[in-house]
Order: sequence, then structure tokens, then C-alpha cells
Amino acid sequence: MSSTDIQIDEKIKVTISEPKRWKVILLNDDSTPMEFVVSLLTDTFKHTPETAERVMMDIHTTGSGIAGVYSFEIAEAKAVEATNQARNQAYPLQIKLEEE
Ligand code: TYC
Repeated sequence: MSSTDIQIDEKIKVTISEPKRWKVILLNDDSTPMEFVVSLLTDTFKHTPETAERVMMDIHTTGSGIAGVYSFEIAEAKAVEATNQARNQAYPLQIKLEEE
């Protein structure tokens, strides 16, 4: 190495972490019909009729339940889609996103 050479002594640390996942949580209420929630769970959240019925009853009895877990963008899109479907029929269904 000559006296004009520059020595770069740099350590680059690369940290890669898994993208965060988000739970789409449906809240219970008194007036959204059970059949509507079951159809949301099958159509928008791709549940089978059996798991949709179980998740809906779980929300109905405990107050809330997880419809699905996704990347933020997908979770947000599904929450907006499900909320729009509920509002189109004037149902008060509330949906929230929570980091896993
Ligand atoms: N509690 C509602 C009823 O008895 C049913 C319901 C289930 C509503 C789940 C919202 O996220 C919900 N019709």
C-alpha cells in the first residue's frame, strides 16, 4: 500500500428480519347477523364453512376473534373490504388490526 492509498475499514452489518404480521380482529356487537359474519369469514378471509362458524361463535361468546393473520397491506385491504361490505348493509361490525 502506497502512502496515498486509502484503506477503508468499514464493517457493514446486515440485519434481515421477517416482515411483521398483523391480526385482523373482528369485534362482537348486538346487531350484525351471524350469517353475515360467517359469509365474510368464508368469502373475504377464506375460511371453510366449519372454521367460519367456529370463529364467529368464538367472537360472539368472547367479544372478539381473529379472522386471519397477514402482512400489513393485505390485512388492511381485507379489513377495509369487510368494513365496506358491512356498511353497505348498515351493519355496525367493527374490525381492528393488531401486530402479532
Ligand atoms: N353477536 C351477533 C349476533 O348475535 C353476531 C356477531 C358475531 C356479530 C361476530 C359480530 O363480529 C361479530 N347477531
